[in-house]
Amino acid sequence: MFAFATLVALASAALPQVFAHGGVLSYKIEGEIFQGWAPYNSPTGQTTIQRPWSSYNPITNPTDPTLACNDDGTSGALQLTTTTKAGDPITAYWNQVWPHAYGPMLTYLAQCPGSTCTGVNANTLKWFKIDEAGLLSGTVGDGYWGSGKMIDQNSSWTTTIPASVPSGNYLIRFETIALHSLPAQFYPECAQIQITGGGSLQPTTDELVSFPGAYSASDPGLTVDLYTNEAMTQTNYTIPGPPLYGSGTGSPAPPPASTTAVPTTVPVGPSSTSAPPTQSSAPVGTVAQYGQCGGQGYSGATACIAPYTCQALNAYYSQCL
Ligand SMILES: *[C@@H]1O[C@H](CO)[C@@H](O)[C@H](O)[C@H]1NC(C)=O
Ligand SMILES: *[C@@H]1O[C@H](CO)[C@@H](O)[C@H](O)[C@H]1NC(C)=O
Ligand SMILES: [Cu+2]
Repeated sequence: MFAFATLVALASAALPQVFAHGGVLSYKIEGEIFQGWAPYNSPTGQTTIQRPWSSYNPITNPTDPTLACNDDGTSGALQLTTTTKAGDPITAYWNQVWPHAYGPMLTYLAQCPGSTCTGVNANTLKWFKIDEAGLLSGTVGDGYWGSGKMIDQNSSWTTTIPASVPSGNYLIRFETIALHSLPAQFYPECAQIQITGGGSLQPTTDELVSFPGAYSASDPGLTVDLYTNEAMTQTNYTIPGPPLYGSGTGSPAPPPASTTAVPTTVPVGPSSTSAPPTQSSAPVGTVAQYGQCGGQGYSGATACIAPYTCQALNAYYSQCL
């Protein structure tokens, strides 16, 4: 009797948690499989490119402080990073079989300041959306959704890093949002990647968002009730979050401020302070490697083509290195 009762108690406690929900358990990057963080194991000794996350349960409040990476935003004690090339795909694998077929898929990047994302809290970063899939066909009430496609793809989702993304250190945030019940359920997990061979298209200011902050409980894409007559005829769905990266509105944002990569400020002339890129008359990222980008008496373009940064060699000469 005791054993049976214990079993029932265990099963009823564990089943909803383990089988009704979940998250990203592994990745495939440059052909290699990376096992993710195991939220129900001891954090001690866990070493993975994935940021720690705490629970298979969904986040149901878009202002929840854990919305960035399903945790407090910190990196693991033995945090790893892997390198990938801009233009290459990354696949995230959810637990099998992902149970929620109604809702969008979204993938975001956030560039970290400095030379690594390790130690950088995810809640301090600005994110831009590089991939999304909402209602793919049919109606809101019984159509085919991004998350249904994810299930059909072996409970995985593949996002190609845009070739135009500047090289650097990033968190990549895969997210599925489940709409089968309200409030909407958010399932985000993050991993640390270093992007190489990138381009020079900085996200624009209106493409950059914070988590929490990017979503609101009143967003049309988060308040849809699938079980209404209206939903059975409605074929439009507004994916939450900012416009997709590269969709072409707004002005380029400066890259995240860095404590290590910022060049020494050099006086350039009477009218000059340390001008941020947006105040430069030249477009962002035009100076090639080894080209001059600053120095006393210099008045040309100051922004280097990615991945180079403007470094002061002396008071008279700064170079893209
Ligand atoms: C399906 O996903 C699992 C990981 O969840 C992976 O181990 C397996 O290789 C995948 N199968 C195929 C055919 O890609
Ligand atoms: C669909 O379109 C209607 C009418 O424009 C709008 O009121 C509604 O919010 C839209 N639904 C979604 C989920 O975006
Ligand atoms: Cu669930």
